[in-house]
Amino acid sequence: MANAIRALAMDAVEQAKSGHPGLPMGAADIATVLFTGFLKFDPADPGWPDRDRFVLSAGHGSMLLYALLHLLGYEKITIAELKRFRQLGSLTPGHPEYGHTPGIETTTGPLGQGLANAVGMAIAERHLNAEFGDEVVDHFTYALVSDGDLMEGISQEAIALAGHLQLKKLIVLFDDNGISIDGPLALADTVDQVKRFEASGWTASRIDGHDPVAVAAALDAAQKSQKPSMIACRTVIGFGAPNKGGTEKAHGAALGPEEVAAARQKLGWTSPPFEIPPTIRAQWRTAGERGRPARLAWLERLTALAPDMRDEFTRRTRGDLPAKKLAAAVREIKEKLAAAPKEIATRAASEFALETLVPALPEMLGGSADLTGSNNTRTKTMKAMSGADYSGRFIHYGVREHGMAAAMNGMALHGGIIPYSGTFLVFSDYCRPAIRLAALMGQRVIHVMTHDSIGLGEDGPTHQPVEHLAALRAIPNLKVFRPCDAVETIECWQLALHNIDGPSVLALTRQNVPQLRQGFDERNRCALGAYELMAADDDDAIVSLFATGSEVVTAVAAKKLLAERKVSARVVSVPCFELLAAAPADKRVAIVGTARVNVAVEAGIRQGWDAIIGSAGAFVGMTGFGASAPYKDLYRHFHIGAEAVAEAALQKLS
Ligand SMILES: Cc1ncc(C[n+]2csc(CCOP(=O)(O)OP(=O)(O)O)c2C)c(N)n1
Repeated sequence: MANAIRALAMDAVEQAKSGHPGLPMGAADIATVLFTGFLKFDPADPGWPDRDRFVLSAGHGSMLLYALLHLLGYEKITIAELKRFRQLGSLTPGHPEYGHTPGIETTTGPLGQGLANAVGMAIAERHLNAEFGDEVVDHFTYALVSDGDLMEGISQEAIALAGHLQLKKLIVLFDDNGISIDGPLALADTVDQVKRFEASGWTASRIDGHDPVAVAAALDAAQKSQKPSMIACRTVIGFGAPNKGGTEKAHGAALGPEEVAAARQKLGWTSPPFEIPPTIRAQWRTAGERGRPARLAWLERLTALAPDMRDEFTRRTRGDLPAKKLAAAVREIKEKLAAAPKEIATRAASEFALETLVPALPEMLGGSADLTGSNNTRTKTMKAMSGADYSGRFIHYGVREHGMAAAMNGMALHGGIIPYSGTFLVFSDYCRPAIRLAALMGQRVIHVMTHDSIGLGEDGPTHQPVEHLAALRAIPNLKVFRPCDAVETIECWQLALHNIDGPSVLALTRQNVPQLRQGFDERNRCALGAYELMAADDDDAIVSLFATGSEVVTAVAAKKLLAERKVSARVVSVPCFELLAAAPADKRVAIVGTARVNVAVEAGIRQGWDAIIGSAGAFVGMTGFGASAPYKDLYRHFHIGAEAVAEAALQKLS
């Protein structure tokens, strides 16, 4: 049965003349034991909520997964699709991609991400288990990882977090082949992975990955472990290829017709390319049908749940928001702000919003990378999650931004949870690879990123984001929100929660800002990405002033200065570039306006602003790194103030 995987992998890579035969051939025995004897799944319903999750973290070995899905009876993964491996529009892309191929749990490719995703999935499983019980949530998360995965720094963050939270239903299979692209692993790595995992709170063992009995015994033990488990499976990369096997030559290129023929002979595989002998195919199909009774029994248990709980479980796993509760929560917050306006930092406004949102939306699972008090992501009633109690809705991720962001992707992919987290905006760099994948996979994760400019003050330029807003805005399908006050903050939270098919970043201030939006307004004025906050004093604005976040109040002050000079200006708040770009053209044009002069102010770099203010527009912001000083001194020093904005407008007019 394992040779069927090897043959399909060789054939598909040969056909595509590109791909990675080494991992599928080396890990075929491990995968065969796992998928035929342990993994709980049903090809008839790839989205069954209580299925075990399997993440191929070493995504370059995607033919392993495609061969398995085909052999196990995932209908869409036909031989024709295997023949179209790595071709445009096929279901078998170079690296597994979430969302278009049934049976694939996540998009992997950047090494280490999948492992951290798996940790997030295992957290989601335990959390939902604590909430809904063993009857409907009780499954394992498996990840197959490579040397490359374990060399990446993110793996340490993920492993440490999993060990700390004692995620006993997480089982990692390490394809321990001692080979990476450059050659033997000894060129670059001498870590004892078993000791490393043990030191991080895991059970770990070392076995022969080509011995099915040993693999089964290790999986059996892992399922019973009270800690997360790592099984280092010693394998030969490209197992069966007589000349290239065991070397880096098997890693990432077609073996070539001669080597493939020699491998077929060595493995005793006599079938022509892409053909599977009927008896072996039948064995695989039987394995594929193994999970059906378990799924049907689960369906019965779901049906037997109390109706309220069943409906809630179904709603949560579908990812539907409790629309009425959310709308009521937003209204309540806005009413409070209208009754008693708040001059607070937007990070504090976010906490104020969360105090009402979190109780209304039980799917929200918060956290912070050791900056809880600074990010304001933990509400008063939130209990911390721990290995002893997974019902807690707040995760102390530790100083692990990258692992946090990737684990959040895993939670969102698992379903039933809307993860949100906190760190400083400057450390979005430490989360970026995972944010990019969330955007690529269309996952609803929400990053609260505070201390969003030189406005953070004394910590200085290492902590002051300058290019980060622009850099985040460059990621397709990511929404970057920078609200200007408490009212915009709740509106942006609402939009982020409704952003069901992509990640959001909320860039929030450390310093206080006045509440510019007074009075109650039911509408979400941020919904089109920008809006006219203050109209010109007469009908005809000569100047449009654009700003985000803490600089909106600067634009408001500049409008006043311009009025003193008899120049009529309007102020446009731009909390979200992406929503503005997506707004209907007529609305966008109306919001941007047709004033003679456009001026934008943002305490960051100009990049990206030209799409709104045009290349002829003036920009007041940063051109280099910040400095360490009280924030008001910094705004003065870098000339980001009402005078500079008014001056820029007057200069353009002259
Ligand atoms: C973050 C990241 N860096 C680099 C790569 C390119 N790359 C793909 S596989 C690989 C390493 C291959 O070694 P290993 O992980 O042991 O896989 P094996 O050779 O055993 O298949 C590298 C560097 C990547 N996919 N992701």
